[in-house]
Amino acid sequence: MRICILGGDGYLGWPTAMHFSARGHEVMVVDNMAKRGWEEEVGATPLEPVPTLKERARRWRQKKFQHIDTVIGNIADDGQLMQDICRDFRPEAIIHYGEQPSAPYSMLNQENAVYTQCNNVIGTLNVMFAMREHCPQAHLVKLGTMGEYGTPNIDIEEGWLEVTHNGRKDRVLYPKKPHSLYHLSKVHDSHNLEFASRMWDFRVTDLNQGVVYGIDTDEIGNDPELCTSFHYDDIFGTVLNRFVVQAAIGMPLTVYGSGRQIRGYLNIRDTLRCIELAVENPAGRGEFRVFNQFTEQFSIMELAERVRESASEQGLKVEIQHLRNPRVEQEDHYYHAKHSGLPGLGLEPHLLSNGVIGHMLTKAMDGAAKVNEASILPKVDWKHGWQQPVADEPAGIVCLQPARA
Ligand code: USQ
Repeated sequence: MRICILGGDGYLGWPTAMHFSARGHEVMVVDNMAKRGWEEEVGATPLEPVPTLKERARRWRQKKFQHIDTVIGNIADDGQLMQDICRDFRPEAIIHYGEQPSAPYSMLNQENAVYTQCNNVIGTLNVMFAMREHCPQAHLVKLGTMGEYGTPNIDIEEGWLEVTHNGRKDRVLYPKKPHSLYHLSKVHDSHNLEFASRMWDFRVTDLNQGVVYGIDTDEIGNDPELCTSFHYDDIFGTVLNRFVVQAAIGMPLTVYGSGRQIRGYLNIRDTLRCIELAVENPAGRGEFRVFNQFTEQFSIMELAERVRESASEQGLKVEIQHLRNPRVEQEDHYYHAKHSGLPGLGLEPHLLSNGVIGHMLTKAMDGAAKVNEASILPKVDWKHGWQQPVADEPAGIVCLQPARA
């Protein structure tokens, strides 16, 4: 198939590109390199340096004799870019990761919030119109997030809810209560894409993904030149990746609040398989299909305990520290999210084992000397934006104070 991957320089985009290329598909990746700029802006550096997209594509060609086409451009700012790509490349599937992916980044200040929502929503609108014009039959696989739902006090369905109201029934998009303006941008995307399916008979799969962890895929192997970005900072690092790096450098694990918050998680290898399953089994014409993409759920404390246990197997003593929660989120809540769609298509999950955490720890210990500790403590407070972390004496709890106080 001809597959176009938007956001192909990112944590998931680049591994996805190699995954499809290794299976003989014709792959084009598009990226505007914005993530590298945001990293600089907030002082975040990945655990290992990540070669440029072009360098990685060149390395892939040398190693595998396969070509990944790279296009550097901005799908949100340049309304013509997706038009040209859809007209000339004629993708059969478009995999859309090309968005600002961080909740803290979106909550940092007004500028970042506006940027996140404009970038994400306008980029997706431009994809929709380019598809309508040039490839209305193509299948759009869009990366959504479990965070669109928030933590409702009822079961979370896969995107849709059957409702009976005053004796009448209908099937409606599941009501959303996200925890950040980033997550909300994905809610807007979901609504726009459901609209496109209804209006223009689009095939759309919205993958509401949980929190991803891991650093290895078959294609990355042990080749540092093919690696993907692994973040441990407070803005771009996701929780398990952060805990592993904290354990590796002997820093207490930063549990926000009580740590009783529950989320769905999945291994990066399963992200690739889920995308592959979605592409191999496209949505029908006019179908807005939603899968909840995670394999297991844990509370933050469960994750912290699992990291502590794996670390102790490697002789590391790890402490768990409760930080005053910088986010506005429920800590005690019901959480039962359905996720049977992807297993129904054949997903066989890589579950979180001590072996998996141990392997991540080994990699983190290899890079420990380069870790920028200052980038780890949370600096974005959901109520007040960018703040300074300070220790609350005498309890020792780290909390946030206004940056200029
Ligand atoms: N948390 C901690 N300590 C930390 C970091 C996070 O306790 O050091 C807690 C947070 O309070 C939150 C949970 O861990 O309750 C998850 O936070 P996260 O930073 O790992 O993930 P989140 O901000 O929700 O966003 C990440 C990705 C995002 C994706 C989302 C999936 O950055 O792109 O959409 O995971 S989900 O969370 O299911 O919405």
